[in-house]
Amino acid sequence: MNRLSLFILLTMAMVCHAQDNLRLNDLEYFERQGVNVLVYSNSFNGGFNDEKNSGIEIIHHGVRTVQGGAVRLNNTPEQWDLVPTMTSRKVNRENGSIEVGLRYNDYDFDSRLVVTAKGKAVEIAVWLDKPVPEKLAGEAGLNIELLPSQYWLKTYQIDGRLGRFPRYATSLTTTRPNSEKPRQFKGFKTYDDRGTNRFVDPLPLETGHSLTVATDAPDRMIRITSDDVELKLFDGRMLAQNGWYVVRSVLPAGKTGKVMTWTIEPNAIPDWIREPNIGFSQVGYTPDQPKVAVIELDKHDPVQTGSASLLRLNPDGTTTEVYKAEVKPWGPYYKYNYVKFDFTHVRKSGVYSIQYGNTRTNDFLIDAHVYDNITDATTDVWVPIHMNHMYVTEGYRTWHGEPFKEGYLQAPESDHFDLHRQGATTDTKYKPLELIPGLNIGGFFDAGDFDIETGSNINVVQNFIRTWELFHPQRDETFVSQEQRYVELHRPDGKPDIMQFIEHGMLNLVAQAEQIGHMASTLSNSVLDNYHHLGDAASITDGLHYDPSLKPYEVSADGKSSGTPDDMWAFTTRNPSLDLQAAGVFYSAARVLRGYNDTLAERAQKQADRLTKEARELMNGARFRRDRQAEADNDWLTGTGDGNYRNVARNLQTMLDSIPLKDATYREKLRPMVRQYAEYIKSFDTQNPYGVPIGLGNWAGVNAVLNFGITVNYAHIYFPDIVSKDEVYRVANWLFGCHPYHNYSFVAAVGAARPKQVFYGNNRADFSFIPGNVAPGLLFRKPDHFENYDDWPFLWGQNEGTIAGNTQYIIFGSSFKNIVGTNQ
Ligand SMILES: [Ca+2]
Ligand SMILES: [Ca+2]
Ligand SMILES: [Ca+2]
Repeated sequence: MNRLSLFILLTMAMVCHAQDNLRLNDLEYFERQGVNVLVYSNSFNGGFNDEKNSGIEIIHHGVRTVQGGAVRLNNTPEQWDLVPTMTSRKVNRENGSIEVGLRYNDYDFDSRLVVTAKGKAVEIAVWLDKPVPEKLAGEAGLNIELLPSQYWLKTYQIDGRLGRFPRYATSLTTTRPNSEKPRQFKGFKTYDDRGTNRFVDPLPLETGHSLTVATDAPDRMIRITSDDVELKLFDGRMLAQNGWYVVRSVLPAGKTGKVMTWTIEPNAIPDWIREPNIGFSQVGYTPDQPKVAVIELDKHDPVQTGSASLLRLNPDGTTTEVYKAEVKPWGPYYKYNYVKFDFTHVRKSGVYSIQYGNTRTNDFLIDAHVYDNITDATTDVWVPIHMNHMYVTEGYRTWHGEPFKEGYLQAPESDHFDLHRQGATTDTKYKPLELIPGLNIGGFFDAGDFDIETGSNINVVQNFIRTWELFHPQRDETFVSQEQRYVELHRPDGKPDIMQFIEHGMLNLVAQAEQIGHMASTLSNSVLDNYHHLGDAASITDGLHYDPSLKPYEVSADGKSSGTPDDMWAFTTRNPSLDLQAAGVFYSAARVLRGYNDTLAERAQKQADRLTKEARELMNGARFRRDRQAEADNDWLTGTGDGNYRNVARNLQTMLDSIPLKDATYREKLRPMVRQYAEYIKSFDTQNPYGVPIGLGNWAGVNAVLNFGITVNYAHIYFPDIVSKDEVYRVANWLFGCHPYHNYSFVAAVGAARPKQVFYGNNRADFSFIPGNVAPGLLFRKPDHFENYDDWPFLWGQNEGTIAGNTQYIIFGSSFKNIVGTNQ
């Protein structure tokens, strides 16, 4: 760059600064370079939905660090505290404002937020047509929340006084009578008050009228001021580890009209440009595979072309540029621009990194063996740790004791906090709250919680059976004793682990069919205050039978029962579609288990026959008409029908799975469908820069991506002339780091140079992860933001690995290794 062009650039930058106020853009949020202020682009849902994703939000230099701007009823709201329903949202372009109507139905309480751009700040005003209801006076306030991991250890200043955000929550609390606690979602209670009838309420860290947060970090600095109300700063982690720092002002009582105003000014670093995100596979590449890095670029980045280099790290400590090429523009996708760097050409085994502009990636391998161990952490560590009703240990560490020794009670009629429902009848011979014997055996924890989701457990067993039947993995690194209810990691016991996992899953599923008569929808927590448990699964319940004739917390003289209503419930409303799905898996399990555990194989066969017969009869009744599709699917699987498939993408996998069970003409009949599927695979190259299906739901899309990957793999295995080997790398690349936001591997896999460091597992309060976990990945926030926090594990939609998803990954990984690997 010569001096003249530098001068022109600087002059332009200065002119831009003068004009660089927050503006309402076409996507209906306030924007200036480095700052986005969103006003209810994402609204609250209540209950199960994580509520740290909504309201007024700030994306500050590329990171969503502020959310939850709303009228709330608590100092530091938890999940399951009431959230306002958005009743209206009006964008006023003339005065550059967005107005939202908020309502609490439970209290017949309406308010309006008007957010207006004022220079580099936004003004947030709360308007009331009627005063705050008496019951909520002193409770209703304007809140906004700051992401702890981006603010802890940073300084703040309030009315001239200095402070530092604490790394760990240790501020003051008080207790107040339960009668003063605003109602929680559907009347659930997130806390166990130990018989005190009082709830814990955090006290503020500080109060004042002018608060600047992150005075020591320009990229996080925000000034919040109010002339008419007092600002209070709270630490939401006092009540819940997933809490955020909260800035709050209580709404004045008895007033109407514009009752309070805040001004929020997020600092913007002049001419801030986000560093390019070079997406590549952290696990590395085999010499003969396609190798394409996808580079994500800020829309303000003046450089959208140029060249990238591949650097080789030599054994003597020097670095050599071994390849250089022009990047190829792909174009815009949501808020960023994308270019690609193809280094397929480089085949020599070695340690490499990619350089683009001033950005250089961490190192990765090119080697024939890079994928050899990609499923080992999942099968050897993640899966056994999620075995329910067992003591699980690893070296010196006990992951959990034996959970739920008191068994499961028949759920009474109820609407549940984790989306389950028990209807008016139990559909069983048991009375509400009666013990259903024999259910505390086998099964896998669902995810970051500890319930047995029957549908997911069926998927788990199915996934293990598919893995077993195609690849017969003999890997034995886990000791499992059903007799001792004991699991030890890294201790071989002479039995293939996958077979032991199939057995463990079936022990619970068959027990359900035998004891209940059909499949439960779930075996889950009965009270919310032990559902959000973080810690040893064996300490979720007290292990004693619940006896309502005892007082809460009282233990019977014989030490076998207690008056604490913590026992888990079985939700038993009958669903013949689920029964049929289970029966399909029971047939396969019986086939696999014969010769390994003949007794269990016979029990599975017997229940499969009975469930199939009864489900068919039930489905003839009007109540279950809509389940006909499930029946058609089942007919196809069992070879008794011709199926009625709605689309190729959804159903090809089922047909590919049937190939080994059918004759050669069947495979030929699938050819036209596989050709269609090959077109479908290619269609993703124009839909987004990464060539895989990217989900936009509030649970990020890893299941869809894994399904896609598995089907591509199987299509290649059976039809290599139609789906080429080059296609199978798409999903591996995505999972292992070639994706938006950052380039860390979504899988905590062996071999990944930079796996994600935090996941929403049951050890999430430790900011840790369980090896082998697979994150849902990239969460979309409307209207144009993708994210995956790697310093904050608590958003399940982006960080929670599930038992069904992780076993899907085992199939993906096993089939992928079988295609590309050297030792399979
Ligand atoms: Ca669950
Ligand atoms: Ca074993
Ligand atoms: Ca109990």
